[in-house]
Amino acid sequence: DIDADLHNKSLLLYRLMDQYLQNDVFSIQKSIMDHVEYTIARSRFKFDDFEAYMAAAYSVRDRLIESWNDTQHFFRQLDTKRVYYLSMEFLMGRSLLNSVYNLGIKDQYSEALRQLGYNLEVLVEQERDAALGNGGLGRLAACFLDSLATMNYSAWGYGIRYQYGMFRQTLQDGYQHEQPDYWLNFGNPWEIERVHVTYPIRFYGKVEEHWNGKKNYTWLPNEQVAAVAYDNPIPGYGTNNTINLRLWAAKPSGEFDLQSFNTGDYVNAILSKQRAEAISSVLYPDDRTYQGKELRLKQQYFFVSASLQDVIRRFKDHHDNFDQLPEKVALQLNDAHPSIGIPELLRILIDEEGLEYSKAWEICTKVFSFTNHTVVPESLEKWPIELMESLLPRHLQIVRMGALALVASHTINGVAEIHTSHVKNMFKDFYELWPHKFQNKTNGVTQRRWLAFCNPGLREVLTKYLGTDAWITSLDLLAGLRKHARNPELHKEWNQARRQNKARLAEYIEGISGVKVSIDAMFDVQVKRIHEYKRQLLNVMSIIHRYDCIKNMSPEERKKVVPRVCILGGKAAPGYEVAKKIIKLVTIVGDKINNDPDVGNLLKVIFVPDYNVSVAELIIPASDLSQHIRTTRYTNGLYCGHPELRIHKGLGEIALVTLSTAGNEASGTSNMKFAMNGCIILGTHDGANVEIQKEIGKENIVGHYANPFKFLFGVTAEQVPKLRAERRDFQPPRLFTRVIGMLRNGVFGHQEHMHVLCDTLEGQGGDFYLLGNDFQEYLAAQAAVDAAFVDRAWWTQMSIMSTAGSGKFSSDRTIKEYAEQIWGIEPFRRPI
Ligand code: B1N
Repeated sequence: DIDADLHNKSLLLYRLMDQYLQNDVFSIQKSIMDHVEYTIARSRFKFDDFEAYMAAAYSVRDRLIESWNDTQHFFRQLDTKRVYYLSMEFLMGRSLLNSVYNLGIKDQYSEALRQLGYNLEVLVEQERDAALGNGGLGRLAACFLDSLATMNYSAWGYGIRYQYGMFRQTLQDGYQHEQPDYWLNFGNPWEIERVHVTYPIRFYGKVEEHWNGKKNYTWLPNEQVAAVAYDNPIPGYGTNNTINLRLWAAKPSGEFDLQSFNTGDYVNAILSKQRAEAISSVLYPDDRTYQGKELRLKQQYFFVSASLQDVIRRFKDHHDNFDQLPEKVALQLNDAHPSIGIPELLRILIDEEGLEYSKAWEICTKVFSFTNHTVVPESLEKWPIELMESLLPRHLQIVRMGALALVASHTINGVAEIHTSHVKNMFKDFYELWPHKFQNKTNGVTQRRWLAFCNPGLREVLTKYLGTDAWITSLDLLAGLRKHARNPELHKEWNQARRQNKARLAEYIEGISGVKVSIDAMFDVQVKRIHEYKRQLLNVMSIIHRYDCIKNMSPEERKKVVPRVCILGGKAAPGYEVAKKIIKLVTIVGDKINNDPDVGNLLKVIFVPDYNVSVAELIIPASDLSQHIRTTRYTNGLYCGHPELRIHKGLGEIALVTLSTAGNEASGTSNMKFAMNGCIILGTHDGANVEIQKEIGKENIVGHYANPFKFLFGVTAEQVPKLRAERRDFQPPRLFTRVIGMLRNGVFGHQEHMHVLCDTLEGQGGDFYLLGNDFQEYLAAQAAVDAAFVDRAWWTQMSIMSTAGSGKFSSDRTIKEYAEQIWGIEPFRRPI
């Protein structure tokens, strides 16, 4: 009796699956030990930290899968509109700690492991970073996923499962070496391979025209690969929702190219198929330098085509009228990198679904929106027509790539107010045509990873003084700290927490460099990709100047010096010679200064290798000062040309200084992380710094609180070409030439090396980034920082006010704005 059978089977399933995995300590231990024995296949009496990490991770994954399945089922039933975030990069970092925190089972895991003889904090360190991104753009995508999940939005990320993520940077004799990041080597417990979720991706070939009442086109590609899905569950914090990051891996396609197998060259046919895997094998490590490489275009089309086929398939499961697509689907382009998605969707709708061109176009303009992350011209991708014609002939026919993302998207957004005004300017013609399309969405970061989890000491203090931990999902609550900013009790606890973080970092520094640093010194930090326009050189030159001053001081004078530990870190693109020379310079200068007995603890210079998400989680909570001195384009005209140093103790800014040079920081996101953790920003009037100042700045700071933000104001963009033209007559300040002299004359040895670097700063066409113009003012700002640091109460107040004013910079706020003003999606929280 079929009915009875079915009934019995349901009963059985119900009994088998009637409860979720339990999260009491014993159940967690049971899960972990099961994985030690049955997944890792080790003895329960003998497994090392790495194996314990793997088993713990698999046990967390089981819980994530339950939540993932139920959330996806819930959204399917509601038939929610969903946003798909298309991005070439997702810089996720580690997952273990984030997952147990977000699932609300961190304490149970700590205890479960402790009883088994393991330490969660130690196991966490066993995990390799998922480094599928270069920097800010990729990390922003990762923060967005965390906020989307936490705020119960129906969302998926789509990207590429690179086999090799961002290279690992090692220092050999002070030089950067790139090591392949084969992060999947020991298996990845955080992903779920979906061997049956696979789509064909086609390349090259030609297009045939047919006539059957109307014109039809058939693309006859001559290469095909398969895209295979890997799902990465993204749990929200304080919710039962878990969303998905689906990454595509390229595999040889099963069906295609049978022809070559029939020619008798079986082995070579297999080998040539294997090359399909190259498409998803490596992340391009050059951010912002566009190279026009065929493989990169292939990567873009590969992941976008797979994602869109997947989206359309899911839509068609429940709908048959494509007019409804915009009610169910929003597609966000993370910069122009995935913009080939526009002609791809047109192609699918026209060639595969039989829609008219005009209908297909109308649908496209309702689903796509586009975020611009940079107005640096070198980074704007434009593909040679010949390459496009050969690789994707049908797409070229549909529409030329130029300005595609702008024309087809219903919304274009910049990532900070000042940047959005640059975007409007850069695309002036489009802006005048469709002003309503342009919006600003100031970036944000997730306060879960970047404050609550990476800074547990400060988390406790914040929760105590705010009387709640609700700030972990409502960051605006941090403003409640303002009224405690002068409370000496808070000062004590605040500094205690921060000192602990500094001690942790000091230990790490000793481990990597052998250098002992004092945690009483100011930790002065510049960590970001190495680039000339980010002006790490300016920082190093001021360090050399500081060294020079100390050397020339009497012992009495030395007693007044504010001790500093200058910490730099960041990767250089592998082919970027000058950037690599800057890294070597830092290590050379560090070797000399760190071993000079005249200097002692007054100055240390550390280059932290392999700066990545996990290293950032260690450095940011331990920083006192953080530098964002990238060249700026806009300026407060008031101070322009008046290199005036103002120290208004207890009143306003520490220093206002004239700075210069073109190029601009679209937003910056590490500035937000530093500010949140109570670090003082030394930066240019650029990107999100402007808004950070507004939040923490004068208006919001009552009476005598000091403004924690010191901006270096620069010459205007309009002045830059003139300044460059007048280079010949430019007299750099004496101190600047002196530092160059020290480098050239061998104070630090390595004269060959120094000449090459100094040549970029001198002579005709030299000093393109105008370090010389800004040097004096920059030194003045640094002196102001020293003056502030010795006044402990003042500095601590600034630090507290900095955290208190950073509520706006939660990616929760950013995501809510995207959801309401661009995507038109609503939150749906899964009931348990
Ligand atoms: O995106 C970040 C911003 O906070 C930064 O200011 C901005 O510089 C950064 C090509 C990029 N812009 N463009 C890139 C990355 C990789 C690549 O291949 C360009 N990254 C940014 C988040 O909005």
